[in-house]
Amino acid sequence: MKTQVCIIGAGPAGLLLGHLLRAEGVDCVVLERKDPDYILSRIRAGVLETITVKLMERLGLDDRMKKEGIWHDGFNLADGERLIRVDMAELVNKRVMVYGQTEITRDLMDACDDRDLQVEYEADDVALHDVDSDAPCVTYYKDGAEHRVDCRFIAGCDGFHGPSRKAVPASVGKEYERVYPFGWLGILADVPPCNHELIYANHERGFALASMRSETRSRYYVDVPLTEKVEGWSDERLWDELAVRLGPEAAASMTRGPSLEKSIAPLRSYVFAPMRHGSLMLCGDSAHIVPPTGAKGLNLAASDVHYAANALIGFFTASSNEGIVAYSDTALARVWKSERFSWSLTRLMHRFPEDGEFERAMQVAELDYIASSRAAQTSIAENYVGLPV
Ligand code: RFL
Ligand code: PHB
Repeated sequence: MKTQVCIIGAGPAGLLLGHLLRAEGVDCVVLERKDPDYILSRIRAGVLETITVKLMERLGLDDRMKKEGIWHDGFNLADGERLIRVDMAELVNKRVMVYGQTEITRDLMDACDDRDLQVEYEADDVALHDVDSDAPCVTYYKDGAEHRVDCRFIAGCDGFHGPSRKAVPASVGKEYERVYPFGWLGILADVPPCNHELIYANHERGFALASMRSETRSRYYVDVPLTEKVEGWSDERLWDELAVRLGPEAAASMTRGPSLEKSIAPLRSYVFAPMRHGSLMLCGDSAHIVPPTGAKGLNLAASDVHYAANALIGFFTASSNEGIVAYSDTALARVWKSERFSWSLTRLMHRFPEDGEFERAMQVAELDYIASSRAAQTSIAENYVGLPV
């Protein structure tokens, strides 16, 4: 098969990019290792920045999001008994949208036939070749046969564990990494949320987050040591822990129910640079990971895709190489700022095992400062709604 862009991975980054390219008449194909049901069973992000909402609008795929998504004007940082509300709407005149990654992915998947976006699911052993030339190709196996896609560009949208990043020679790529000594244990349940806005809590027993997917579906997290296993956490134990960490007021409004999903995700900050090598462009989790505190991962994938799509459309429709050449620097400038925000919010809201009294005093002082300073709250709000693209 011959195409202009071969996209590896049909997560939100790959599908968004595919749709944006097809909308401008650029030829592409998406190769995905898993099947659609598996992809839709992964419970991940819940909070969308303006850039992600805008991309769905640009594609005209925002009908369901507009109906079912919930706009949030603010969110809360809980510090013991105190709740610090960050009023994004008032401080920076912007909001975030609560609409699950699963739903965005479903909307993008459902539109593929109509929009003529070809996705090859269950593509095994995807391998990239000649990425530093102008004529790269991708090989894979499906239904017992080997296939080959010749293209001009490869977009590596295959997440943290995919093959794309590994195709950049070690002498070219540099990794920046911070692994955290805990993971987030999450529970999804069909119960109404305990609060109409998100609550991030720093309790002496550890971090907790009260989030949601809708008025009737809640998502909660606590941080746990990496040695913990999900099997050790009955629903009842997890609800009890959430009630303590989120504090008496949230606990009083919390409805318990059986888990639809329960899993532990490790926390990591990671950046790979450059994000382009020759004809290979990396987008989303294939190039960077943020800890989920701050809800930046999916949104960063969306901003990468915004830059990558514009660059590729410029290349194929206006013979301009400018966006391609600038892609890595442009994307990384925004990536690093989101990395900083996610890292600093993680630092502020979690009890690190190596921390002593001084580090805890710094957290208390910072939360005090945020509670009393409009400037500090404005900075947090500006980052939370998403920095400009
Ligand atoms: P994905 O979603 O991992 O998709 C990559 C796709 O590539 C496929 N793939 C391959 N395909 C072909 N061949 C191979 N060899 C392949 N290897 C992999 C995979 O099957 C998959 O379909 O990456 P993408 O598209 O870059 O999207 C990134 C987001 O998924 C991620 O950043 C967010 O989910 C992070 N995240 C959050 N982000 C937010 O913006 N807001 C949030 O509220 C938020 N909460 C979260 C999160 C991530 C979490 N976990 C579990 C990591 C909460 C959690 C708990
Ligand atoms: C979620 O709802 O899954 C969620 C919300 C906010 C975060 C992380 C995850 O910061």
